[in-house]
Amino acid sequence: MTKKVILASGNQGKLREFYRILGSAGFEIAPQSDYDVVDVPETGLTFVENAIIKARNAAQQSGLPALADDSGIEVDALNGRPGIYSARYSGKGDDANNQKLLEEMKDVPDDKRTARFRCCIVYMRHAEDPSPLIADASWEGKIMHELSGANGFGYDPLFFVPGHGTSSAELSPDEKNAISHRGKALQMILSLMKQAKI
Ligand code: ITT
Repeated sequence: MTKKVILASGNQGKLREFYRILGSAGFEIAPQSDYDVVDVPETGLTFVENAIIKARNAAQQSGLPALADDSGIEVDALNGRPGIYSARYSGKGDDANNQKLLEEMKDVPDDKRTARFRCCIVYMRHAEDPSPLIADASWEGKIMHELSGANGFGYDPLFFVPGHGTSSAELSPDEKNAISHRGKALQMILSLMKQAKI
């Protein structure tokens, strides 16, 4: 029987990327909305704390093992902001977040626009799992001067990918998953799950 795992996220962009990568991993993945999981406040001060909080909450409410992703963008010129607060940066969603970032970065020269996406993915066997599996990955890039591209979600239209010479919103889903923070963290968690015979 295929193992059922709940995905502790309500972010459609993340969910699309998870499904594409995990589609062939041999699990049956259910979004937490299938189980009417009520979101929990992300009170942690680190990506890993917030990922554990979300996975534990989904496992508790569904009775299933859970995967959660806490991610965000760290901008060097802003001392690492918005970081764990990336989703909540403007308080008004993705478009307003991007506008706020452009505004805060308007006087920052090209060589000081370095940034990275970070992603922490956690797997919990059950809500009281004392040793969750944890995978962490990052993706280096730069903040652009204007929005470009329509793929992806969140800050993708402003994230310049040096190896491609485009924004991450101009990459195809497979191109992004092959090199992104989330793609790398997902491959890592799959290999940890395999080692743990899950
Ligand atoms: P869930 O907690 O329900 O998963 P969320 O959007 O609140 O959804 P986070 O707290 O982890 O998730 O915030 C992540 C934010 O970081 C996300 O809303 C984007 O703004 C940004 N982000 C993360 N990964 C990204 C990616 O691959 N491309 C663009 N932006 C990304």
